Amino acid sequence: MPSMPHDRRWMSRAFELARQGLGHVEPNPMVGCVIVLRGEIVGEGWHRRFGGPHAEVAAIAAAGKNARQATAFVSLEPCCFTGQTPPCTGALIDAGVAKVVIGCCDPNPKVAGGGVAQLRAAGIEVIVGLLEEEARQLIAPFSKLVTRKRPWVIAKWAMTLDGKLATRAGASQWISGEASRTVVHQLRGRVDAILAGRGTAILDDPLLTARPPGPRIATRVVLDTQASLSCESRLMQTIDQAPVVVVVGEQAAMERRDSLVERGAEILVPSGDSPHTRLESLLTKLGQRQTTNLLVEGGATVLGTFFDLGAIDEVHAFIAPKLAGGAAAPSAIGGQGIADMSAALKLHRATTEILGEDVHLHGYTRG
Ligand code: AOF
Ligand code: ZN
Repeated sequence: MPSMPHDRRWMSRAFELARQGLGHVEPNPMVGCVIVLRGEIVGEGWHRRFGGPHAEVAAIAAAGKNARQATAFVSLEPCCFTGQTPPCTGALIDAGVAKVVIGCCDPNPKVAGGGVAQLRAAGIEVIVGLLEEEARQLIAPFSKLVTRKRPWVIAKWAMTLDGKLATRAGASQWISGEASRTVVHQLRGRVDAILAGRGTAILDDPLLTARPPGPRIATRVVLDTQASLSCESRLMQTIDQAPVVVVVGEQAAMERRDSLVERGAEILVPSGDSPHTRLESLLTKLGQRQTTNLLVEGGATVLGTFFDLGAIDEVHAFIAPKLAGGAAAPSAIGGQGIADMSAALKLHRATTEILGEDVHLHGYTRG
């Protein structure tokens, strides 16, 4: 779509505003809005927190009377229904804006083009799809949850240069340096749930909390078929700081389940007769709980199951300049894996960053 460079700048500014909602707005999307009158920004706003005013309403309030005859740049199609807040289409119409430029349509079936139609019916000029790719990327976890009813899966691991998650004896603390761990804690502090396998939960005895805390408190999810997690584990001992969900198999002993429940954990029993079908079922259950972002922290078996299922959306790998060796030492992704290198999962929009001595590689599994 041909567009003037300054239009792009304003839309980019709307994205930048939107990103400030990360970790605060879920399961809602991050949305930003810039109101421009005669080439000047007269109001800005973003969706700051779940249940709070939408970006357009905040920007209109900031613009005051200057919203009249102005152009609103919104990263997402304005909503046209009453949820926890009134529809933004009404707010834009009442404010008297002349034009609305939208990044991408809202995949929420309650909107899905309805917002555009309402604005047009009110005589407002509407342009859809300015910097559309980026606008879609901004709301990817929300889109997945609202359309596929499943969380967005972020796989994270720290490994040695030779691709090991631990030594042959299972020792994994610490592979990455301080700077990498800071980034991991930032991730933990903005997701809805953090998942680890039984091996990791028992061997490493991790807390899986964000330190310092971020905008959200993630539920800690442990895959533990036999319900063998100890009530003395650090996870269970810190249950007052963040919830613990133990995902068990149907065969898990009732007394084990009961003792975990007594200490405040929640038990989930996914259905299915293979690790893959059980994982599908778990993802559905997490989606029903409005889990928007799920951080999968390992170990290799769990990462392998997610990988084989094609369930990973985003990857954060921290690679330390260390060598562990050992054929028996676990590498990052277990499971079946692929046979043909041409079938390798390629990361899109991959970026690398140096964190202390480590390399932080970030990318997406879909374009
Ligand atoms: C917008 N602007 O800033 C956001 C929108 O329950 P509510 O009222 O907060 O509505 C949530 C829905 O509104 C959400 O599922 C998505 O479709 C849309 N989000 N829309 O016009 C915003 N955050
Ligand atoms: Zn709205």
